[in-house]
Amino acid sequence: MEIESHVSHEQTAHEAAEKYDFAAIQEKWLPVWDELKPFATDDADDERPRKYVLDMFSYPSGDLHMGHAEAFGLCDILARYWRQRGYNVLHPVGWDSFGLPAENAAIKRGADPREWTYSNIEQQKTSFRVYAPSFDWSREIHTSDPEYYRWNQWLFLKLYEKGLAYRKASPVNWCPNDQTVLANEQVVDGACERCGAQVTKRNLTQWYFRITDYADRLVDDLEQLEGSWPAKVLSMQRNWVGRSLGADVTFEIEGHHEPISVFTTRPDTLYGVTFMAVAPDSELAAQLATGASEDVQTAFQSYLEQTKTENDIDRLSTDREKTGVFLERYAMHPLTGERLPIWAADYVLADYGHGAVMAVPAHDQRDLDFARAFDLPVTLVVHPGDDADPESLDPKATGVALTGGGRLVNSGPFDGMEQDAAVEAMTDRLAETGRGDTAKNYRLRDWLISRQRYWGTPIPIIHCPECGEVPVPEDQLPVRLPDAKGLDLRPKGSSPLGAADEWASVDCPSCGGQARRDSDTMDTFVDSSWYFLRYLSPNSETMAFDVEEARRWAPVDQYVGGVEHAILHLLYSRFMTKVLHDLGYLDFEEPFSALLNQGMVLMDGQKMSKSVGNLVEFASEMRDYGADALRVTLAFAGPPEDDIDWADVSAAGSSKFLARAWRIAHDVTSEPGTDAVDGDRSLRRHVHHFLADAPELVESYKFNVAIARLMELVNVTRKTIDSGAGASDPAVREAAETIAIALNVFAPYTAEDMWSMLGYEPTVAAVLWPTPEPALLVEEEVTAVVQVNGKVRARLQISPSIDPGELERLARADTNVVRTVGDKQITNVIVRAPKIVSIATAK
Ligand code: ANZ
Ligand code: ZN
Repeated sequence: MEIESHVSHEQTAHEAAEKYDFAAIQEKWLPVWDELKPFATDDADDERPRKYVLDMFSYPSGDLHMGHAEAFGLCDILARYWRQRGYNVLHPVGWDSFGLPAENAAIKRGADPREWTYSNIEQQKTSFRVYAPSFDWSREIHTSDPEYYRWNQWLFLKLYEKGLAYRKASPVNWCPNDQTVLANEQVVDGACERCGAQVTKRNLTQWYFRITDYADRLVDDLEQLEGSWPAKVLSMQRNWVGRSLGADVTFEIEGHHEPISVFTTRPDTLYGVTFMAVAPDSELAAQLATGASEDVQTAFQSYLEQTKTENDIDRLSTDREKTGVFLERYAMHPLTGERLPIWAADYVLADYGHGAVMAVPAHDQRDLDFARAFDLPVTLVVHPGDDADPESLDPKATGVALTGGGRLVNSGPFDGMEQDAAVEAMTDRLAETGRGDTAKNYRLRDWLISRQRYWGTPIPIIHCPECGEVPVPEDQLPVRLPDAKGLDLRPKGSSPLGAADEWASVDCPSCGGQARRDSDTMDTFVDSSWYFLRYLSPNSETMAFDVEEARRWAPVDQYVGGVEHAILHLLYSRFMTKVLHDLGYLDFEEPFSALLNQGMVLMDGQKMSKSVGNLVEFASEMRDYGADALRVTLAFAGPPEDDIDWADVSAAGSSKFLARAWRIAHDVTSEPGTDAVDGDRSLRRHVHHFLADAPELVESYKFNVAIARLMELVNVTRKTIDSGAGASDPAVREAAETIAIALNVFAPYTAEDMWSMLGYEPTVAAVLWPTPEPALLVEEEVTAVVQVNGKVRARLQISPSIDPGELERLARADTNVVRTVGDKQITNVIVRAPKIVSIATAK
């Protein structure tokens, strides 16, 4: 659908001066700002306190879109605001420019991923320039530059040295469409996060970062972020690590030398165990099946094949029919010695806990479903209390497991204990007898970082037939990507780099023999796990980041970005920060002190997309309304965390507001520097109340409320011009200057133009937020006169807005009035608030 341009840019010079013309204003100030570079932060002697304000960096998939406009617009409010509050603000920009989309687009078009990527970056830069976030452009980075990715390689080698990067063979998530492995984090509901294809498992040798070593800290340190990060993100991080506290319990197996270990979060239910279940795809299941009858072996094999096609989420689902194979084996209960049949069941996962469970069907739903499917016994051991429905006490009949608390029954010496006490007592008992102990478990798995694709950071390892894995010596970094020309980038299950023979074959750095480079590239989440540190010394050729600069600037004070990064990017950045801390490079352990998640920009209630046909293009909105109106519209739409439906907002309305504000500066006739002290007092009070209130609003992300207050100030100022002392009133100038200064936060072009019309040099962005005058903030007082029988008997200092009843009460209570009235009867009281109270008495 074609959108008509709402604004004609063809105006005469005269009209342009009279009318608010956003395009002319943009054209006027852009070159000035290019020249001034007002946001460069390179002065190490700058004494101002520092603030690091950062947007999640952009992926250059094409031009900027409305999502960028919102995220970068909101973040810029904070960057500009803090600068006006006297801070030295670092607000850098860069591109997350490695990754699959570039490669896929390149394959589709037969182009080079490099060309595609860098031309998109150019386009985004051009758009950013006009949108005008307060970036320090001198620190621009691209993760696909060798100057950047050599430090990914350096980081990899640091982790490798510490044993935090390692290679192992294991079943991994495999996307058959993209022909690459995926991290657990990239599998959403069993499908590839990017293309939606059903993910399968493949046994492959891959590189991992040992993030599980940091599991406890990744959970515990979230406490530091409480209140500064969205609660939802904190809980998503917590759930992703998925720490469970409980116990490990060991069960002897008849005719098998090795006992089974299980992890349970409910050691209190130990007497309720009626069978054991092991993951079909575990080593243990295979061992146990070997001794079974031929029939069982056959059944087990086919069950195993079926299991391999299933994903973890389905396997764990409670609303799924339970299947399994009895392995003709028995375990022994560690406390009662009871015989417990052992089953292979796919609802048990091989790589969680020990790949086996003690099944307590009375109190666990999946165990109960299984017990009902195969008619296994169900023993209630935690009684929910006397007021429980008696029927509910038979889970085998109801089909509903009792998962709540209560008192122990059928549990021998533990009977009558409260659940919490029982957990402890049971665990102690197991520990005493050497059959168990407290244990922790995590859902988190090590971070799989290798990818079989071209457009990424080559892994700096050389495989030598003699020496094995040999790290590329630091002085040979970067290992540059070979030219894409001549390489077949199409997905085929092995990295395209492997086919770049000349590139791949090298001499072993250790023995000098023939060796080959590792041909995988790194997950791009590695690039973004530390980029915020690179901005601090973006051009350093000797280090990833300057430790001194990091001490000065980091951690990031304010991070802004989408909630879609609530898990992966934030988790990896937090991990990398902790690793760098432990390596002695950083003196903090959390990278982002405060986080704001902006909502999405929707159209007609839906996510915008070309295929739905509801795409609002950033470029056309910029053409029709300009940067300022777009920014104000996005900030004014509602709380920044909420989604914005573009169908419900009005950029034209924002434009009108900006024109009204602009016109005030245009109308002011007093000279720059005029003292406002004799100006209209009521307008001055408005101005100073605004100056006092807006900071708190901006700092608590109530941008929409701050803009509403600014709109109100514009209206009051206009009223004063039209009705009061007029445009020459010094209070009008004070108001106009205040509006320009505040508008810099939301609409920098309009603000700069106003500032210039008011007779000042650019840039308004460097003007400090004025301090409100306390005298103009307190409630004003006026003098009310109290007469008794026509004679003035008292004067009261009161608020001009006092309520008449209150004024009368104060008048009657005045000591002088009380004395004058004496015991005479009051016959009449006339109250003219706030000026006069007239009391008449009987003679
Ligand atoms: C006995 C029990 C009784 C359990 C009860 C729960 C309730 P979270 O909290 O997620 O860590 N479990 C242990 N290993 C498993 C595996 N490899 N695959 C599937 N399930 C497994 O869950 C821990 C609980 O999940 C453990 O506690 C175990 O079942 C099961 F009333 O043990 B429970
Ligand atoms: Zn060698």
